Amino acid sequence: MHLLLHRQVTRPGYWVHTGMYRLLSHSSSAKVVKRDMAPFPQDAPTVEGPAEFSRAGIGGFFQQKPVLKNPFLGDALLQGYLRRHLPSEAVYSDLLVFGERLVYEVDGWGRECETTPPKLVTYDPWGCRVDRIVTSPAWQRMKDLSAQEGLVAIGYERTYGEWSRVYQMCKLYLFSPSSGLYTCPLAMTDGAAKVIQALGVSGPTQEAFSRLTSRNPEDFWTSGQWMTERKGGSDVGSGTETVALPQSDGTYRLSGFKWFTSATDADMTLTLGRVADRDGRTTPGSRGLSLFYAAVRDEDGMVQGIEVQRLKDKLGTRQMPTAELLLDGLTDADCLNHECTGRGVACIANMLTLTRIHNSVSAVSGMRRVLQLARDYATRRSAFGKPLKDHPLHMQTLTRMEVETRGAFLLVMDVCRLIGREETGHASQLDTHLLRLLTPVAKLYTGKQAIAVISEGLESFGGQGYIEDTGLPAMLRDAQVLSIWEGTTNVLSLDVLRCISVSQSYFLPSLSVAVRSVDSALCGLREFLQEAVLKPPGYLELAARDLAYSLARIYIGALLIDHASWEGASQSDAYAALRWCEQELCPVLSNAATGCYNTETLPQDAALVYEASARQ
Ligand code: MFK
Repeated sequence: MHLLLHRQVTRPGYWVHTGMYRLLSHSSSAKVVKRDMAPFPQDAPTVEGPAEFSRAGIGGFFQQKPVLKNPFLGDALLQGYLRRHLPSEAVYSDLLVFGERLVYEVDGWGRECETTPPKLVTYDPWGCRVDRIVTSPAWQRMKDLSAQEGLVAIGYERTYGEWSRVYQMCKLYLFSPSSGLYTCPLAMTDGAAKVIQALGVSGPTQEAFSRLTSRNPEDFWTSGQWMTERKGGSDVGSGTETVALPQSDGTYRLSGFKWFTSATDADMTLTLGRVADRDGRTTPGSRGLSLFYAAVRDEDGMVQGIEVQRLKDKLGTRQMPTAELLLDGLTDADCLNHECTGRGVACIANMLTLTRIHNSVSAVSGMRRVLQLARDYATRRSAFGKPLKDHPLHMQTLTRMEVETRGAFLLVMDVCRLIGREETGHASQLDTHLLRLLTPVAKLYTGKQAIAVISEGLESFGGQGYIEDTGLPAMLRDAQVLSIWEGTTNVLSLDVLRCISVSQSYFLPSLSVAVRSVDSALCGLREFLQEAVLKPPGYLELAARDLAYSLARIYIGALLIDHASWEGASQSDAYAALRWCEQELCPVLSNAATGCYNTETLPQDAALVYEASARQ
């Protein structure tokens, strides 16, 4: 110590470092990185050396980073779920190998997509307008990989019958956190394929369908979904201004302005517009909307009849180009609902369903990834004398995250199961209703959960969770979009309300087998609905979000109990169900009891929100 102090005085930077290096090298809990430095000789004279070549004294302890391991092997619930429902050796080994590929290859590309975001090149060096979106090589590799791995194709090949969607979505669930947001174009591609298939694959969409569902990278296409205009993000029916002029060859020429177009480097798009009559008049509202298909690139990959106005400067999802597009007479657009003009929203609804399911898959996969990293880190990081994993409070936090994630996973997989049944003709009427109801429930609930769980996950890394180049902050930024795009929480809550009012009776009895807490929550929900219909108009709208949350919690509770009752279930499955049911499962009932949804308080709500500006 004496020697150390002496050296600190004589050569601060160099000797402090060396001394610390020696001390820490005896510590068992700390990781000491042996840096590439000359050993300090015991009896070295304290003569001045060439200072400009000495190392900075930054200490010898370096925290080990969390290590990503095969996400398939590290996911007990995913494996249990597949063992129970899809016990296929081929599926198991595909996911196992894919999991390895994600760790050793793809995850690095995902990071590259984040650090090399897309750029818009508007003009070439000679002044010609080109509107080229330049993406990173990693983004392009993601496209090839998506085709090779069948990330869209699996859903259409249907090798596993009604379980094919579950298989596809499990693979996407593994892929999503490493994908550099390539899951976004895949969501829309899948949605477009489903829309085309539902409307009948023929004429110009024949080639599109086979490309969207191809496993050959040379042929594979992605699709955009251009719905959002400046007036209509949620209110598509009245906000869409795009006009479609019929052409003599039966196609349409589109003019309008699309305000958010994600993955704008796509090869084709589905979009909405209003067909103009001979006098240029269009029908307002939802009834005036038609659905169009257009291939948007020529043989050289250049857009035609489109000006890319600018790329969006976004909070997250920076890996992916999102653009404002001026449709400046986009030609050769085909109307997909020729026979029934004005059915645009209904025709694109299949795409909404699919992208909302993809959104839910991405949400639950983000939760799972942050947990996998956090639990690994808890074995590597020590504080207050022991690894984080040995601190009860830390483990309680991880347990709560785990329970949330398990519940979300089962909810999302149940929706995938239902869509698989519907697509293969196995769905009962109840299944079809449940699919319609649970798609928005899963989307709205998991979108919000993902933000909360990932935020909590970042905290479990302490300050490192806030450091950009760990890759962790991007997870939170990217999660924030999950509750916004493809329908915000409130828009989807109102959608849930629409589904319930259509067929209120189908949902409730089906869950009556659940355990006591689920059962009593279910009774509470029934009681609430019975009373709510007698309330003044507007009451149910104010309750819509809590109602959707109650449905999600009760249904997830039933799924967790169901999974825990399976003969192959683990003790943790049962424990997860118990923990889930500890929370309030029917918040809409308790909030109703406190008068939360009384419409008389609306003026006071407004007064409260606007108080500051009213005083100005
Ligand atoms: C990582 C993965 C992420 C994927 C990201 C992709 C990035 C894309 C970026 C975007 O976010 S694009 C913008 C997304 N925009 C929305 O999601 C719109 C949100 N608004 C709604 O969902 C509104 O509820 C809706 C636009 C659908 C309301 O429009 P309308 O015209 O008022 O519809 P209406 O009258 O309720 O329904 C018209 C028809 O469509 C009805 O059919 P019928 O006439 O036969 O009865 C409805 O039943 C049907 N419909 C509406 N919503 C449906 C649906 N059918 C099935 N599912 C639905 N969700």
